[in-house]
Amino acid sequence: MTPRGIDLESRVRALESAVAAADGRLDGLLLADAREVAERARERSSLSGEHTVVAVAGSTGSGKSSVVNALAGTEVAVPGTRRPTTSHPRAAVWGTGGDDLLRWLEVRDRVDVGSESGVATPGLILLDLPDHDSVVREHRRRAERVVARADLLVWVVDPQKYADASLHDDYLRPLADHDDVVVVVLNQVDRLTAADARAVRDDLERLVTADGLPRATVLAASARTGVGIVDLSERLGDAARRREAALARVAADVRVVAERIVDECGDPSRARDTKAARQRLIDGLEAAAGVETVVSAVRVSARRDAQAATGWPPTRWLGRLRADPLRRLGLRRGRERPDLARTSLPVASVTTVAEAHMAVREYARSAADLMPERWGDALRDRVDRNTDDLPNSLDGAIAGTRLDVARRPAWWSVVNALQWAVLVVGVIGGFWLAALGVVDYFRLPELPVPTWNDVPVPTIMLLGAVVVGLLLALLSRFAAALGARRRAARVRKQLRRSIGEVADELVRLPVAEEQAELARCRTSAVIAAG
Ligand SMILES: Nc1nc2c(ncn2[C@@H]2O[C@H](COP(=O)(O)OP(=O)(O)OP(=O)(O)O)[C@@H](O)[C@H]2O)c(=O)[nH]1
Ligand SMILES: [Mg+2]
Repeated sequence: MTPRGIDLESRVRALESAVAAADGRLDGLLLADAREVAERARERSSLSGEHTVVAVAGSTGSGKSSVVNALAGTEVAVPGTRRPTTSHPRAAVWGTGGDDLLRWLEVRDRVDVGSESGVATPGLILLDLPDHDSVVREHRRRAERVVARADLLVWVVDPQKYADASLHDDYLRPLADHDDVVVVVLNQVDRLTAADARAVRDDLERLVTADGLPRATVLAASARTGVGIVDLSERLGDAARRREAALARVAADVRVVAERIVDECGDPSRARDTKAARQRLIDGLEAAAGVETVVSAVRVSARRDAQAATGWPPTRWLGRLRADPLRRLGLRRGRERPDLARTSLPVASVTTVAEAHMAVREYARSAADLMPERWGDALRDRVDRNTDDLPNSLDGAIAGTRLDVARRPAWWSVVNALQWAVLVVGVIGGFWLAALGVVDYFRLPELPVPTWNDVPVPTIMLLGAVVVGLLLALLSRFAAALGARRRAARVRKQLRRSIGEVADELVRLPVAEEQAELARCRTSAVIAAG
């Protein structure tokens, strides 16, 4: 294979990868075209590179069979007066071989042409086709099949029908960018004066240029008189000798369809601010997830726990009478199987869920708006499917978050020990005072009572213990409030991270994946277009 051939092979591969990336996401007809082009390119590359297949196409009666006969210098096909005459493609083959190509082209009739006749170029295969605009559907199909696969195309037109819309719109325009492999022959110029022939040829050239084929060869000829046939034969002989037409044809096919894909993919430069969009998305999800409820439960629970650990021992049990909000939400213990876990958070309101869906849709929309329409629709569908059960997914994320609520700060134990020590002192003082009371009641001899600043020590012990215990409890309350706030802030961060993971999994990554696929499709198509 020539270096150009290797290049073409990688372009075909790039086209296939663009099609794979765009499956279901770009116009189906365009993708079907692209698949067909890639398949044809591979098939043609695997067949004889020694032969150049020239299809002679045109409307009925334009003189295709007559031109083929004139080029071959022998009667390959019988031209007729009853239209349409040619019903099956017929091949005139210079030299040997080429059967694999003819089989692929579904051409059964083969005439071997001696090298002494007409164009003396071995490897040239001239195909006389049925009329492309035939009233017989089968003729049209056979002609179109060959036109799609031939290496070089000769369009034979006559002075009456050279400006037919169907020829230009349906056949020549789709061959735009195929200038190198298209020859348009204005046949039957013997019916015109020399000046008219020139004028018609010029007009035809103008139309062909307008069709998108400015460099295509346009020749005036007459199969009857032989005018222009030598020029045509030289053009074809040259192509057959250089053996480039086959590659040029498939390369042009690949380029055209790849450029259509690039156009469909749109402008890649319009990136967007994903960080801000992600924040907005997570904000929207947080409300529906009930993060606020959990955070305030953590705060209340932390204060409740602190109070139970550091409050004044005689009254701490009162705090336990209040329900633990974290336990009520089912978030108290660490979980063995976070994937199975569910919280008992109250069901999010319809409006909150709707708002979360809106945040998701808004995120998907801003990405989809920068994509081709069908691609954007596919993206939205995918995100919609992923977020079908959004409240459940969010609840699972909250339940699966390790909340770090069991930790007991060291100062709780210190204060707790102090509270009990103070209580013991108070109790001793109390008993002491009680003992003194009993002694006094029974008028027993007075016991000596130590004093401090004239106040009896047991009294100081009892009252001091109550005052210190209550003071300690009060100070602990302040400290606990601070700690609870910090813990709540930490939990909020943990929950936000979990919600972020849900947002990533259900929304952001699928969106990024679609964007990456689109970019891959576009890049591959750009490579394929060469
Ligand atoms: N005057 C003149 N008549 C021509 C010329 N070429 C072909 N004809 C005549 O035009 C008629 C049609 O020619 P064909 O070669 O059968 O045309 P075709 O395009 O093969 O027609 P189909 O096979 O039906 O599609 C015949 O009567 C030819 O003799 C030409 O250059 N000049
Ligand atoms: Mg014919």
